[in-house]
Amino acid sequence: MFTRILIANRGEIALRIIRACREMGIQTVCVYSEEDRHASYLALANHAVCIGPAPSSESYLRADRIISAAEVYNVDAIHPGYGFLAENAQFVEQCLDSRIQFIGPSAESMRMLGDKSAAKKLARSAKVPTVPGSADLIEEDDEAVQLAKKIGYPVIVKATAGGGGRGMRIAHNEANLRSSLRQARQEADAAFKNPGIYLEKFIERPRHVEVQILGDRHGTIVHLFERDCTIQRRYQKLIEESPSPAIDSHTREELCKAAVRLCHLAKYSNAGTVEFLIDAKKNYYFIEANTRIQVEHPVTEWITGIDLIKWQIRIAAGDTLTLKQRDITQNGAAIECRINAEDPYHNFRPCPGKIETFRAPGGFGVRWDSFVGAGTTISPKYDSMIGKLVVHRPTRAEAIQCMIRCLDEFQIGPILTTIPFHREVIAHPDFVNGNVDTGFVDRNWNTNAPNPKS
Ligand code: MV4
Repeated sequence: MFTRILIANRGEIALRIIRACREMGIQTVCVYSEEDRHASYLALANHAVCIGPAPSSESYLRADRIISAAEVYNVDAIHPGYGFLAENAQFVEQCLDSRIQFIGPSAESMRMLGDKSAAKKLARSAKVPTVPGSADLIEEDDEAVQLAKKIGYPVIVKATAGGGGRGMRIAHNEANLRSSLRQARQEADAAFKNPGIYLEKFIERPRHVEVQILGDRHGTIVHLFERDCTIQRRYQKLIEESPSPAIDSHTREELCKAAVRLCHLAKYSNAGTVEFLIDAKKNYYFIEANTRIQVEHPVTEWITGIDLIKWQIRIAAGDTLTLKQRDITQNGAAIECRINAEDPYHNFRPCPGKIETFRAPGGFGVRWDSFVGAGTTISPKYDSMIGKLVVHRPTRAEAIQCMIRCLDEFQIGPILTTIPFHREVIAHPDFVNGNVDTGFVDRNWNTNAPNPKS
């Protein structure tokens, strides 16, 4: 097992990884930017190293500085968390070149699944259902137009290097499609330095369900069931839960088996997620894979009792997965609300600043994964998530009641948070009945209301 790990991240996930390491008897080196120099979680790491100024391009994205710190402190491995360098295959190779273990999949698996069009192709060869669309990248606009005629409008143009909703364009007719193709290519080239685009039938009012995977470096892969991430706004997830209220046990088994098949083909190791869309007729389609630990991983930890971060570390160290698929079960219901320092009633504008009053909820089955407390200053320089409130109960109805109680108990001030918004969503009859799709929030809350202060 590793003696010392470097954590190449910040905020709640840095703290989450520090906690796992402390329980495992592994020393930690945490890197931080000048902006984060007062972060209280740094005191829980064995060493803290400043890697540059506030902009992530000058700190958390600086592979060279992170690897230097790793060499100076003689670490065995680097945990990237999520975001920043977590899905950067070149960084994985740089770690290996410096004889440092990257805690995640191989660069090869990452590249194979990171290219969305290539991942879809792999899924098809694994007999995993995919959305009807182009078999490859679109070379000529005319070929996309022909295809759209065949599969029918609306269609969606996606960037192969994209993901999470970036670089997507919906088209309702041929003229629409031609300009969408041009715009999508341009955007993809600018944002990802990769103009590759592909085409899919646009699935209307889908649900978003993803399967958690763990694979070791010896070819064993298990799934840890699904998370339902349908409740989102502008591609930002707000609430995640498991089990999904939208699928029956047959679909669940199909989905989970499909995800494992795909990961075998990608020779996948470590933690990963396979994303699906579910349409109104309960058909499921693979859309993309995430080659990292995800924000919403605690939902899966609650219902399976399995510590995903510890397994990521063990797997990277070469341990075999001793978990047996038949021993992994879905127990009860877990729900997570992402709490952001944003004003939900003014278009979710970021609301950074110093937290003066603070009381987190607690009690049976309540988990608060966060790096904040009274006295913490939330920086405007990074994303606005300040913590994840996760509850676990025997049934979904009880989990909802527990979440309402927790949201009511929460006190944070004077900064504004998404707590009151979560309170509305979670008590909405359509959410309670599991009768939602990815457009639920945008249809029911006019969060685009003009912002009087800007
Ligand atoms: C789609 C889709 C409908 N049809 N693909 C958005 C994020 C990215 N991961 C994929 N996304 C979508 N792809 C087809 N063919 C609708 C979405 C989508 C969505 C997906 C998951 C969660 C929230 C979403 C919100 C709007 C659109």
